[in-house]
Amino acid sequence: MSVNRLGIIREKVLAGARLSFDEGMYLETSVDLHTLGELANIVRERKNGNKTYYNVNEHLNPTNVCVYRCTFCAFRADLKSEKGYVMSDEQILHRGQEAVDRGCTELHIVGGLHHQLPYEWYLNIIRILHEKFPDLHLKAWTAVEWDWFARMTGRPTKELLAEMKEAGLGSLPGGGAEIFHPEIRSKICEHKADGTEWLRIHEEAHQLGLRSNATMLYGHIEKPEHRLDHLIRLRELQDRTGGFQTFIPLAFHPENTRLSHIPKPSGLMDLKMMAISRLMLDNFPHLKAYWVMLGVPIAQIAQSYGADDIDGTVVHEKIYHEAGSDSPQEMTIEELRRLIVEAGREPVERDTLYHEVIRPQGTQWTKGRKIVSLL
Ligand code: V47
Ligand code: SF4
Repeated sequence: MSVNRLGIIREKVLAGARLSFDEGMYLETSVDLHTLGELANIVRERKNGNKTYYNVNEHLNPTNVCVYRCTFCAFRADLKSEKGYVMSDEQILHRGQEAVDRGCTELHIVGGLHHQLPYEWYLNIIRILHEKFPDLHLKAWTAVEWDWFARMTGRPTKELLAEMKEAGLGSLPGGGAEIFHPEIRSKICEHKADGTEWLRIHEEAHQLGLRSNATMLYGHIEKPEHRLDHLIRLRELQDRTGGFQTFIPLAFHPENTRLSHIPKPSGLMDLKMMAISRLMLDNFPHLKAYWVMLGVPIAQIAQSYGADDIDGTVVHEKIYHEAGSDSPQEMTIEELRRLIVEAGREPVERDTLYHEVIRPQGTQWTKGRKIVSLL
């Protein structure tokens, strides 16, 4: 390791200066994990102090039937496959009720791109949920879905975003980003929205006042230069709009996918990706260690490698569990808070837009059941 080069990077990190692509490559190839963690932790604590955020949320995947065949996906089903499902309005509303009963502030809604269901089916999901549960924040549809809606209807994505916002959409999740670089994207998810489209749709959402998240899928066939290209493209968009809230590096889970021959990224790789993301994305306020994907132990350690968020209670997660995740299906608030405290951080409940949530004192939570106040 060249002390001089690292010394310059350290000075830049301490001064809050921006790291270049080449410096990112140097971090990827020549700097040990603990030094990366130490540097990333400087940025993490400067931006978020000792806080680790979590939220009370549920996932809803209204259908798994998908026209696309991303090589890394274990969730999707063919139109006529036995595994395929489409939820009814009644089932969707039941899940909304369950979320409200559990005290959720957010419903995270994504799914497959169904061959036959019209755009109105997706719009109706937002409409009925918002009408019945107006206080539940609906974080819905990845840029890949928005692009599909535009292809189906022939209408511009910005018009569709505005229409859904009117119907109750709260923000956009960060999925579908995978790796923007066409050299890799063309091999893992050839036909869906490309990197430029993904970024354009998020830019439009930001222009409409909608916040969004961003992700990167790592640990498959990409190389360090593709990851850095991805991070820098996100950073450039954030410079223009400031509309991203959280970045979530997603570790590839190979089981039951067409890339099942590729080994799962190691814990070391997970922490390295978290730290480098924190160092490169100097204009992103938050970084999430998604416990479902990383597993609980790495999500805890990641709180000292750049992350300041651990996601939420989750429940009903399908995308990672279909791909071999052995993380629990859900976590209670007490469990989340205990894990954060054990990691040496202060647990802070947030809503989707990072407002702190204060629950009445004495509120007790039982797994999967309504809130019972002891006072
Ligand atoms: O877009 C799919 C990824 C994403 C696999 O915005 C896989 O707060 C690994 O984006 N192995 C969906 N990854 C999940 C997602 C997300 C998760 C948590 C929070 C937020 C947020 C967003 O999952 C997909 C794809 O990139 N994915 N299959 C797999 N086998
Ligand atoms: Fe379809 Fe999304 Fe799976 Fe790709 S990742 S096959 S778009 S469900």
